[in-house]
Amino acid sequence: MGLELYLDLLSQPCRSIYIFARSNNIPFEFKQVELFKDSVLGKKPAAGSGAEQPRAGPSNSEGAGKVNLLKKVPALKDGDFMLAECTAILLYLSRKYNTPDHWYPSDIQKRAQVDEYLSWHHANIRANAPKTMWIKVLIPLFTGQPLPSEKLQEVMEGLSTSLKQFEERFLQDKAFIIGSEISLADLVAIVELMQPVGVGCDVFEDRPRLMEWRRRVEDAVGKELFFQAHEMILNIKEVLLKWQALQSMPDPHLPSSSAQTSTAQNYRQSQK
Ligand SMILES: N[C@@H](CCC(=O)N[C@@H](CS)C(=O)NCC(=O)O)C(=O)O
Repeated sequence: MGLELYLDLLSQPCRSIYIFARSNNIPFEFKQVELFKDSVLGKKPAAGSGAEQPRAGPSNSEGAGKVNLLKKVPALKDGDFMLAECTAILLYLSRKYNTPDHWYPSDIQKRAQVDEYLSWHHANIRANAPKTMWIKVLIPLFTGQPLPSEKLQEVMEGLSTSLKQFEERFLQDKAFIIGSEISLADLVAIVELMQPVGVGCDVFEDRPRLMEWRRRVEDAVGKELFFQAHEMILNIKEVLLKWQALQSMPDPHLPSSSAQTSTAQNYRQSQK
């Protein structure tokens, strides 16, 4: 049995693994997990209910739950070996498939810089950026009410502090976090920063240095792959409307459909 990756591309850590595996031509079986249906809201269609899947193909959440006892995605299964946690999975793949050195350099100081970023990331960017999704999308979806704008402002202030540190401490005037080549640090950072973009909080706007770095990361992994990995999050409204129709829920106060469509369209336009 070959390598299996349990992923939902709505999830940032899943996108980093997907992009890494695809851009390094690592062969794997994509096991689709559907967070909205199976996990976040804790609902599963009754067995035999015939409920239509909002996305193509069956969801593998039960399989994922067995692979990752923490019941989160991403999860990896390689034969009998199972692994959770995005960082551990990325490192495992880079070592097993001997990916190009720049991803996780053999130079111990450069490698330490990747490690340094990965440690910092979890308590800073990762601690702030996903909250935009909860405030703009998930809480309104659950409650049917938008949250007061001060809540979003609070989160955006926390995120701004992290972004300032990211630019000044990690990116500085380099092309990528550890210098002239992309590493796992850039990949883990970019997928997280695309989450707010998807829900209408464009953190790249008015941050030219960050925007230039994003373009370099897109070029390094390939724009087509980058867009494919982010297509769902850039169209989150449509994904949720489909899911919501299946659940027969009332219309939540979500970002407007046209705003979301234009996020994806704008990205496409900017690639031409
Ligand atoms: N520290 C874990 C975080 C994994 C995680 O939080 N996954 C989320 C999606 S981004 C999840 O599976 N959530 C489902 C749930 O909590 O029920 C990693 O880096 O892989």
